[in-house]
Amino acid sequence: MSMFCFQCQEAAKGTGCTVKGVCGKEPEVAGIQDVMIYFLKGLSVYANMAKEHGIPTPETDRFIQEGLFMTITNANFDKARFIEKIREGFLLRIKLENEIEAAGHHIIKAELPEAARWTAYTPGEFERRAQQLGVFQMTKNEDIRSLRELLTYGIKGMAAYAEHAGNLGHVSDKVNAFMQKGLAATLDDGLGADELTALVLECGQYGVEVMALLDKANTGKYGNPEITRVNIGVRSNPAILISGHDLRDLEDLLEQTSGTGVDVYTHSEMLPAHYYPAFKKYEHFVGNYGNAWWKQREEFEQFNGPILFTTNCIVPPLKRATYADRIYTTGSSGLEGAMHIPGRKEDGRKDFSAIIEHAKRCAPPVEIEKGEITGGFAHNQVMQLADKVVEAVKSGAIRKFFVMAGCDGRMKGRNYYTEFARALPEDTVILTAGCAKYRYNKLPLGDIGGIPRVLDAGQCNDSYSLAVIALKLKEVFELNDINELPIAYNIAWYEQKAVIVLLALLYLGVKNIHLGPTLPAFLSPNVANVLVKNFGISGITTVDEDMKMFLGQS
Ligand code: FSO
Ligand code: SF4
Repeated sequence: MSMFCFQCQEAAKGTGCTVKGVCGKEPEVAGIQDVMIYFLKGLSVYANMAKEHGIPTPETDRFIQEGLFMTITNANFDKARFIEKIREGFLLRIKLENEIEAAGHHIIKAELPEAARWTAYTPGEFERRAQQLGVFQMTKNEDIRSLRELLTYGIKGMAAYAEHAGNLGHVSDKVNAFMQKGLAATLDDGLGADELTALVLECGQYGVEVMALLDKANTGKYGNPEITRVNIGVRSNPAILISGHDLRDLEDLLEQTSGTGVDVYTHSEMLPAHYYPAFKKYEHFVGNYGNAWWKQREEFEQFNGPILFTTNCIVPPLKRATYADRIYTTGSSGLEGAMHIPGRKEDGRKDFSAIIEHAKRCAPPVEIEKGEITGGFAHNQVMQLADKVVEAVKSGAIRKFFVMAGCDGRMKGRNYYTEFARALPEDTVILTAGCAKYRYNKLPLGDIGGIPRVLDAGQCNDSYSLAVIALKLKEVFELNDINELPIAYNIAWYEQKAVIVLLALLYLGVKNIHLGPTLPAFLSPNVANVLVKNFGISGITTVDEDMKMFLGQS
């Protein structure tokens, strides 16, 4: 086996990628990602020690978030960048060690886990380390392995959201402390299934906290999302396509492209940026181009201009692709051969001049669609419509809401979600967030008394908005339990941010979530059983069967 990875929904054969990732990850990159995670777990041991001695660790907190984010599916395919980053981490570890010692605590290194002690200098040493770190080598117990991975993936998703919030100056020490406690716990052979299960559930608690933090960061800076019609056609200027989730990067890009004659379009998960009032003032912020991430190979050819990835999901271009030299990455994203735009210094701006100059030399985008899509139904906007929504539920005009948040992906079985949306009766409303929406956000599903039948709250992290809406409705209807609401959950997952969203929903007490298109390969039968027994989690079947089940006709 040249690699092993089973962290996402597209794990080969539903069990794991062993030769090369379905995502395009080469074994060398998979290996160095394993090393990065191992290193971060060891660094967390130091960070925990520092915190115990009252030493603040902001630099390490940020480093751990970035390192984790780099290993999320489709985020970073640049092996050299991982080595460089881990080397920076070694220096950080020495600094922490010195600070802890200076605070009067003597570290007995021999008592630390190996992950906190090892060092590598040459690429060969990194490679040898990678060979020792396969998930099957770390423990022989499949339930412990499953729980450790579930916890690690939840923490990866948490790190991504914490990083975005941090870019806007919002930091939670509690969230960082939990991430480090959780990572260090995965090294502790003394922890059994019960302790690890408790940590997985606690992870959901901090998942809610980090999504609330990011919501506050985004809405505090850019205003509350409002109902918006987004153009999906094109204009005749050269343009830049911005993908990923980072709104701060978008802000910098919009500022720097103002008055240059270069237009800006969003791609995939950046679409919801159009819903924020602060971005509406940019006349050259034209619309959204294309669909969910996995269609990028076709769509980027036709876009003609440079593409900026602020985060995942990158699909490495084929050799014959004409757009490969138009790809730019920044933040935690990376791709070998693509130009990486460095981070901002302190509170400065990122320098996007290279991509803007590149755009000026390019032809305008080819129109692949025309029309508009509507979104902007985050919690504040929906609450302004609360009277209308409550009335529609009371009168029976709305029979049921379906939360269909999450991710899209290339698996054929995901047609299920388009068919499911089409088959839903006309007195039902879809609540969505994340790139899952592209499976049905262009269908003519109409509205119910002016309330659109697809309410898009935003990015995957805005699933938080859907939870806030559910909690508010529970209050309005004076119910004791969120599960008494007429809301069903039919969620699609792909990568590790979806894992933290799921754990957050479980923490909030949501039961009977249907998760598809397949259940995670990293859940052992026993761990899956715990989720089924305690939370009623299940998979999906066929549209017909599921429709009957959801609408209580089976
Ligand atoms: Fe999608 Fe990719 Fe947002 Fe993910 S673009 S799949 S869960 O990165 O983060 O929804
Ligand atoms: Fe396979 Fe997903 Fe891992 Fe990529 S991230 S190697 S597709 S399991």
